[in-house]
Amino acid sequence: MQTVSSVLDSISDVGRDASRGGYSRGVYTGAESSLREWFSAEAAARGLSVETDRNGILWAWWDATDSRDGALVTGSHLDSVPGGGAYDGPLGVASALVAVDLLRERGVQPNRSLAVAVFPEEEGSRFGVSCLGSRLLTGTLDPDQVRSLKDTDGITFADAARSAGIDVSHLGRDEDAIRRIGDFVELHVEQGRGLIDLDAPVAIGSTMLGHGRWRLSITGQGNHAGTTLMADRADPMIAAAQVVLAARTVAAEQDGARATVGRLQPVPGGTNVIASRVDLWLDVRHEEDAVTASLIEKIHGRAQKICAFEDCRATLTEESRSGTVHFDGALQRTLGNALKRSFPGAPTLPTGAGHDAGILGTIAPTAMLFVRNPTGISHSPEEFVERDDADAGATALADVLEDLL
Ligand code: HGY
Ligand code: MN
Ligand code: MN
Repeated sequence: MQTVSSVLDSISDVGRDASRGGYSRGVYTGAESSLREWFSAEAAARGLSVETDRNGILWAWWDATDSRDGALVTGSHLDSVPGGGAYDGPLGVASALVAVDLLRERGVQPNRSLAVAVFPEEEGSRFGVSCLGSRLLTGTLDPDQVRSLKDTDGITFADAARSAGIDVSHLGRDEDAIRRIGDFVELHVEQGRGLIDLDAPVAIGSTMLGHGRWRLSITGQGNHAGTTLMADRADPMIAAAQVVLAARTVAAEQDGARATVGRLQPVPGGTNVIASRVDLWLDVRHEEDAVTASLIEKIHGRAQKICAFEDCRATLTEESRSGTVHFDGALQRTLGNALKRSFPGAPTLPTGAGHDAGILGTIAPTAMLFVRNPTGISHSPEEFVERDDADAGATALADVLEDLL
């Protein structure tokens, strides 16, 4: 039987990013599309029947009964952040495939159907909206707006999805898919140090930090870097630099807050050109949704003052937001009981990262399992999972699925 590591080894060369390091597997790019094909082949090899739904979500079905309604669903995502690690997403998918093998080996006869799902654009790295697939499924996005989302090359989501064979004319809330999700359990690499400090291989998720993404466009006066005196400039890059520092200051003043600017794009972006515009993206998170809202308001206020002083103008656009999620209590208890067999004393952990399990929690009970990452680093090539811990994760997932089937 395959181990999780051997399953992951079979995709370890897909989407490697030579310049950033790690992996860049944007949704519906060549890399992620070949991962979708890889998943379909791995699932078919396990006798699962694979379908793609109207929102581009892949479903690999173990039709254990004559109905799929109220099924048990597990899975995760295959897309990555730019220069991301090998485990964020794929660990959950590979572990689900190995868990199916374990259930078969144990001779488990499910009382309900099981599906392994792969959600597109969880990272929102190509089209800006995180958990795009699960948000479409639950109906929280306007399909027309989604179709017209553009990547940095100006390719629309509609065109990108079509190139992957998705008919985008029916995007949106999917009552059939919703009816089929009885419970959803996602296994994911831990993206912090919790399990290192607790010295445990697996944990149960307790809460997921609320978070949002905002684009701030700062416009000034583009000009020549050599002929424009310093006193004559309205340079949006100078304003942007101060906004980045202001975001850090605002977050540092609020317990538990996170504010990050990881992406900043000057236009036109020439070495000898004073930018005419700078777009930067704010990722702001806090466990209290009202605090997240007040943080972005404060940062926006500071940005307006900075821009007034720098003779620039700023417009803020919300790209995505989701509130703090408390995973389903009863499901957490079921996971706790299931883990007693092989992982007595498995801890519960909050996560500062967003996941499809958080979005799906609005339409079904959801829960998460986390697997130790000895570097405690994620969204980086340094993200890692030891082979034994990866297999421990698959065993834990199989124990949980067995109790839920
Ligand atoms: O951004 C996040 O928290 C997740 O990794 N998409
Ligand atoms: Mn991620
Ligand atoms: Mn993830």
